[in-house]
Formats: sequence, C-alpha cells, structure tokens
Amino acid sequence: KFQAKGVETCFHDRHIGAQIYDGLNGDNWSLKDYVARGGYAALRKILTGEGTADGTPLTSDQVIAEVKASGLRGRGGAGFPTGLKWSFMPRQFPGAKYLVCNSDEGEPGTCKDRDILMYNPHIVIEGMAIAAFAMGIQVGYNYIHGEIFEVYERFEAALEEARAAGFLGDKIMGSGFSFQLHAHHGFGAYICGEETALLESLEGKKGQPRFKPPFPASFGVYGKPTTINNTETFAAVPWIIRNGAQPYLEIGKPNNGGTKIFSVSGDVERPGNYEIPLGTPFSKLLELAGGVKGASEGRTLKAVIPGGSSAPVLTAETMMNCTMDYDSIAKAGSMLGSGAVIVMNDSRCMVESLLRLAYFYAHESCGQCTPCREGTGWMHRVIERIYHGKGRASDLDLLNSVADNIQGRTICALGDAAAMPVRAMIKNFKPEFVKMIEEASANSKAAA
Ligand code: L3W
Ligand code: SF4
Repeated sequence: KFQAKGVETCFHDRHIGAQIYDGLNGDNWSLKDYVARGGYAALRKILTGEGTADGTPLTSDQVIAEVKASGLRGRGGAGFPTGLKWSFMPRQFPGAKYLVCNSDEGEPGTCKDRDILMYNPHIVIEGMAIAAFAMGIQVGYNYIHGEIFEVYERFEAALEEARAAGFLGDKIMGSGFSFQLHAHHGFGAYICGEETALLESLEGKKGQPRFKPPFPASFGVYGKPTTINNTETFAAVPWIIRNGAQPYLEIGKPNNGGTKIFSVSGDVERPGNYEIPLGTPFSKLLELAGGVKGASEGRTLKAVIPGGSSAPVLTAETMMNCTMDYDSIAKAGSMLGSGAVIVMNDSRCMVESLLRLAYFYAHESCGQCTPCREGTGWMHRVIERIYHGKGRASDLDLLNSVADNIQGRTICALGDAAAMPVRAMIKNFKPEFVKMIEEASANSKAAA
C-alpha cells in the first residue's frame, strides 16, 4: 500500500565541472565515443608509460599512492578513503583475490550508478581495470541491481567491446597485466547493496550480511581477499590518473575533493542527477534542480534528506547553511551517504513521509537479527497507527526507545539506517507528530 520509490526520471546532462558526465549526450556510451573523449588513456598511461613524465609505465605502488593523494572517498555511502582501502589488499597473496563493483543501487532516492553504467559504462570498466592492476587482481565482478535489466545489458555490451579491443582479457595492451571482468545480475533485494550480503549473493547464496570484521579486504568472495568499491568510486579513478591527484583535490574542499553526483528527487522542479564539485552550497544544487516545486504558488522548503533514505532528515534552515560534502553534512547531524537528496516542500506530511521510510526498512530487513527484524516492523506499526489517527500519547517515547534498541545492536548498517530517520524526524518535526496524536485523542474522546 505504501511504496517507497526512488525518482522515476533521471537526467544525464545537468552538470557543472563534470568528470564522469563530461561530454555525455545520452547516446555516446560506446567504446569509440569513450576513446574519443580520452577514455582508456589512463589505463594506457599506467601500462605503457604513454603520457607519463619520463615515458615509463607506472608501478602498482605509484597508482595506489596517486589515488591516496587524491583523497578520493568512497561514493557508496560511507565515504571511506579509496586509496587506503586499496592498500589493505595483500598484494603478495598467493591465491585468488577479487575486485567487486557494488552497482546494487537500492537506496531510496539514489539513481546515479544506473546512469553511469547506462551512459558511460567504459569509465567504470577502465576504473576497475586500473584498480585491479594496482592491487594485482586478475578477476572482477560488477554486481548490478536486479530491477534495471537494461543497464545490465548495456554494461554487458560495453564489456564485449572492451574485450574485443584488448582493454580486458589477457596481456592488456601488450603488458604483463591480465584482467577478466564479468557482470552479475542481482535480484533487487536492498540488503544485497550491503557489501557482505552482496558477496554472499555473488556466491549464489541468500543475500544476508556477514559479521565484520573480518572485512572483505581479508575475507571476501569465496573467503578470498576482496576489494569492493561503489560504481561512482571506480568512475572517478581514470580522471585522477589522467590529470593527477592534486588537480582532483583542488576541485572541492579539503578532505572532500572531486565531483559527486547527487540524485535530486522530491519537491523540485527538475529532479535528476547532477554532477557538481563537492563543497558546492546546497542552495546552488537546489537552484540547478529548478528550485522548490510550487515556489511560484508560495510553496517553501520544509525539509531535506541529504544522503538517501538512511540519512537523518534536516530542516530547511539547517540545509540552506550546508555545503554538499561529507564534512558539512556530518557537522549538521546527517550524512552525505550515496548523495540522494530528497527535497520536501511545506505540503509534505512528515508522519506520512516517515511511514513510507519505515515500511521500506521493515520490508527489506533480512531478518537475521532480532532488533532489526522485530524493531523495524514494530516502528512501522506504531507510525502507521499515528498516521491513521490512532496514536497514543506514549508513542513518540516508544518509537525512540525501539530505535535506541536497534541502533548499534545489529549485524549490518540496515538496523541503524532504519532507526536514524525515525529519531531525526521526531526530533526535528515533533510538533507535527504531537498534533496528530492529540487530534486522535480529542476525536476518540468526542466519539466516546
Ligand atoms: C578493512 C577495516 N576494511 C572499514 C571498509 C568496509 C567498507 C568501507 C566502509 O556502509 C553506508 C551505511 C549505509 N579494514 C575497515 C575496512 N572498511 N573499516 O570500508 O565501511 P563501513 O562499515 O563504514 O560502511 P558500509 O558498511 O559500507 C555504507 C549508507 O552507506 N548508505 C547506503 C547507501 C546505499 C547505496 C546504494 O543503494 N547503492 O549506496 C547511505 O547513506 O547506511 O552507513 O567497504 O569493508 N578496518
Ligand atoms: Fe539483516 Fe537487519 Fe541484521 Fe542487517 S541489521 S543483518 S538487515 S536483520
């Protein structure tokens, strides 16, 4: 009855200072177009030395050092430093080790990775090949979300092109480096975006998260060392290798270098994906997205979820003082997450919005941990009764208590992701919840 949906319309042509979207027109995804835009030059630079200062190929240490120096932070949600993660991979490990791209984009509001794979698939292939070279990996998988089959087909087509051109496979560009990359089609469960559930699913098992540690860096696919990064993270790598770490750092803010794609949805005039430098004021992003929907009829900004449904909601006032980067949003009490910006104007009922989110998490809990399995359903039922005029005076304390008993007590971050929005909505928009509960109480007294 309540469907938690992401945005339905995506655009690929709205960007400023773009690195990933640069030069895209919606049709020029193929290898020939990518090469014309400078594609695979970064991989060539590494493997053949073409374009390096002294004409010598780069070593894997040099590639990792460059990515570390760029300060690139993981674009999937946690913002973990990419170069540091790559340095965890034991390069002298004697057996198999794997590279995985997490394209299981399922966070409500997030729709950036599917656009990258659809309109610029080779940038991900090149980024993965560079990562594989840096970590001495020979096999990689791209795990693609199950509900976007056309994106899977597009990526498969790009893989075929890359193999035929010698950018994937044995002895790439005549070097000693070989890398086989495969696409894997998921089945649409949100939890498979959690990295260890994804690995389980990739192995053909039920997608349920594993305990961490051990982290995938030491125990990943088939128990082997595995590095897993988000699609957008891999897509950022070719630019860094081509142009250098310093220019990348200089786009954005200290500790928040480069561009980021934000999926702007909800009450804006032009919902879509926008690639902008990290550190851009939120007001500028809102302006790019056409401003608040209905502003000409007097509608105003009420609230924003800045980083996907897992991120705590922020009030309009707080958000208008933020810049779009990891540190500014964290300081404001939320998280940049995967960059899904859900905008709500003053027509929105926050109880109803929270009800949708609570339904989503209750539905998507994998059921392994009692606090998450029972708590998400419990929170949903309490919010549902508030919304349907049957709320009780004690319900807000009850919701906070259930949230407290979920957060930090589960195997994976889904429990926290379900608890945090509940607490933030009640904290920031309490009068709306109280009003609904008081009206319910007054109505029931009148009926009696
Ligand atoms: C080795 C250590 N590796 C950490 C690695 C770890 C992972 C990365 C970040 O959650 C968030 C979550 C969602 N040795 C390590 C280590 N690592 N310490 O670093 O780890 P972690 O645990 O901080 O984050 P996570 O479990 O990856 C991701 C939030 O993102 N989120 C979800 C977005 C969903 C999508 C989507 O649908 N595509 O992006 C949105 O906000 O709630 O907090 O690789 O292995 N000592
Ligand atoms: Fe499954 Fe929820 Fe536990 Fe994560 S927190 S493992 S989704 S039950």
